[in-house]
Amino acid sequence: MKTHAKHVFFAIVCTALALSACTPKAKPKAAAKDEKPIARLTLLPHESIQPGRPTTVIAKLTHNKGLYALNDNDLENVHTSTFHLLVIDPTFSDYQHIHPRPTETPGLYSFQFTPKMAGGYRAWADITPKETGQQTYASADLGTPGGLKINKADTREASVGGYRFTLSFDNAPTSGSESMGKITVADMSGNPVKSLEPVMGTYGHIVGFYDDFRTVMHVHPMGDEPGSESDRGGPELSFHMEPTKPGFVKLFAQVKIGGKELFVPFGVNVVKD
Ligand SMILES: [Cu+2]
Repeated sequence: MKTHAKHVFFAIVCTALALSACTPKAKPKAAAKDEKPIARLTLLPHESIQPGRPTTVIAKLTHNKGLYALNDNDLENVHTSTFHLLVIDPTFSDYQHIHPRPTETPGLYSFQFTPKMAGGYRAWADITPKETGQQTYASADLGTPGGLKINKADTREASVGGYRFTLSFDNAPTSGSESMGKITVADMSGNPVKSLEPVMGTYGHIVGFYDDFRTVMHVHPMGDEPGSESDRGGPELSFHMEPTKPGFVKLFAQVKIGGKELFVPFGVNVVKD
């Protein structure tokens, strides 16, 4: 994978196939297709989650070969956290980005989870083990997710929190090809918004979930990252995408404006090369 700018990274990984990942810090080689993810994720409890009810969940990352629990000393701090958890329901409507915190027991993390939807969720641990320096994902379920019910409409515009977000690409997203995406932020009158606040060390987290319910991607905007909490970004967030497979991708941009975090949903159909 080519690196186009200092602050770009892009990764698509599924639970069975570690496909590729690159970060500004570490430029890894593409993983072999049959290479197993380095870590396994376990979530307890995985039953009895209920809409609107906060549940404390214990998360454990286990090294796949060594079978020992990974803790903060084994993980790189990436965008202000060693452990990002990306959680979504099978309708792809309730996406949550959670940072599990270490407990007093080494190797065990905990977090509060409040589902909006009934039924189960799937969660991906987004981690960078020091052993490899490569971003990797490991997934587990919370409850028992039902069948997928995804609205696969191509959606390039969204209004969230009193702002308008528009997504565009220089080339139609195609499997195996690079395309540059751009998210433009405006207020409801159409004025450009230049007051994007840092959220976990960047002006935006762009996370995509494929309709196979296995493959996720996590991209950050190109250009300078915020150097301090008072820095501001926008009105455009440009990012680099290189989808490894065709299919529908539900894309969420996580941004912060006026002290509020916003999750902006888009739908993108990646066509076959
Ligand atoms: Cu991110």
